[in-house]
Amino acid sequence: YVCVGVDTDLLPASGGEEMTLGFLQELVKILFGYICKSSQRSSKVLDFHHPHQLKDGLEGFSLNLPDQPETLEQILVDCRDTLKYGVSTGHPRFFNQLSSGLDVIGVAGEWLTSTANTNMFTYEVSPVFLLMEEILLRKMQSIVGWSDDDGDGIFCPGGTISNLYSILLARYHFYPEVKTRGMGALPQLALFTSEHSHYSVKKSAAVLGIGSENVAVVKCDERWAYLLSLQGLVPFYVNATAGTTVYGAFDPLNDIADICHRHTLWMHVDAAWGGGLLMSDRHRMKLQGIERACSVTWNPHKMMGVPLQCSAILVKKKGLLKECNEFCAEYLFQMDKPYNVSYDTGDKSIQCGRHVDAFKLWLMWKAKGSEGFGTQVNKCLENAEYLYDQLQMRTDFELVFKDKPEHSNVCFWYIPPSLRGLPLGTERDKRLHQVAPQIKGRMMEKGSVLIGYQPLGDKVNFFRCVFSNPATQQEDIDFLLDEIVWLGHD
Ligand code: ABU
Repeated sequence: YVCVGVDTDLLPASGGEEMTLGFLQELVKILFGYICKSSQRSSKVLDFHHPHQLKDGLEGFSLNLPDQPETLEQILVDCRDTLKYGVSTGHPRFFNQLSSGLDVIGVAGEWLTSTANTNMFTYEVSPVFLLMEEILLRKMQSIVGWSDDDGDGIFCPGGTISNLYSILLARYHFYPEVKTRGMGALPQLALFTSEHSHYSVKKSAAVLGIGSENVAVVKCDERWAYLLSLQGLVPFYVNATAGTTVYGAFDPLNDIADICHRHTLWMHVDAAWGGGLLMSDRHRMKLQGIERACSVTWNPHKMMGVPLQCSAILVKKKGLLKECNEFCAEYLFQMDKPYNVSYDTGDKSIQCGRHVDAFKLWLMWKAKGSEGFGTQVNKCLENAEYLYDQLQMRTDFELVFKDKPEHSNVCFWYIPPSLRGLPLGTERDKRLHQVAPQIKGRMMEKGSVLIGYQPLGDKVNFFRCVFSNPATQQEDIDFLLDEIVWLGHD
């Protein structure tokens, strides 16, 4: 790289403009090269190395921290190598995670955010970003179906924290004394969630001092959750999931809302994964009843392809977030500032400093419009349907569910030739359980494609394919199946 100098030659060094421009131009070339490579099917999804290999250093790429400054040239090499040994989550054949894709406008938004390097706690340091956040939250609330009189929210670090907020707020709503007097002042609380819901519900119960054992885990039928009665504890909260992590299933939101209404329970909808479907005229009916929720988790960094992280907690009751979390630190939230201090939204948060997660979503919304997001979501669900159709036609694969997927999750087993004649039962299950991890291991070594697997309940390890990357085409799905067959031929 043509960039001779060291960090102290860059701005704010006097006369550092040229060096800074040169350095950033070289960096853009690296990032542009990476973005181009990520979209090329001939390139690898990953170049896997074990932790000890990366720690030992590879071809001049050292993780160790020096005492003396490296040259800018070396810094650029470090940037290039960091991307080289990472995983290309924007590659059309990356099926491993709910968040994937590489949206160029989203990336631009994240760059701009880092360049602005500000904090979301007060209007005085984030005037534009805070208004953008407000507008986004308002828009998302109206898409959920809340009236203009309702609605509040905040962007926070991921679906788990959004879910934690929902339990925190529900508890405060019913027992505001908890804020000052703690859990000792409360009856023994319990909450409900389904067995296929995200583990963050139990984690939040543990973090909030409710206790993970006081989460009543409701059994599901094949796809749908239903509520059981609970004795001896005081229930206050029900988590319904719109798009479960593994199966992509939707709980019956209206039925759950009826029960919550009848028993005065807080209804939360974890739509971290399924929320994106609200953008699609074709699929939003799967979330019917979400408008009756007291709070909603929605992760635009999943189905809407916004670069990580971008997660919102939406709250129907205005003012609750602030009441529950505010501590009015006088060094930040002075009431006698020369502007409308209701825009100092930092005290709504359980954090102090808060990253700007809203801007990249705002910019993408500008670039695509609501319709563009809808088209993107539809495409991902069409891909899921295509995979489902292919799997149905093949005898070397078995679907975990016979029905068409509700979301973009498709779960299946590959049955290698050596297992095809075996009768159903323990021995076959034992051997089938080993198939997905073995294929995944080979897949990582080869780096041609990436997909996740897991066991669930009585089901032995199966592959979960998820589609959230608009770059993925049917040819990538054909490739995935052929590659699994190739890697699992024995
Ligand atoms: N619940 C976080 C996302 C998990 C996944 O990508 O599979």
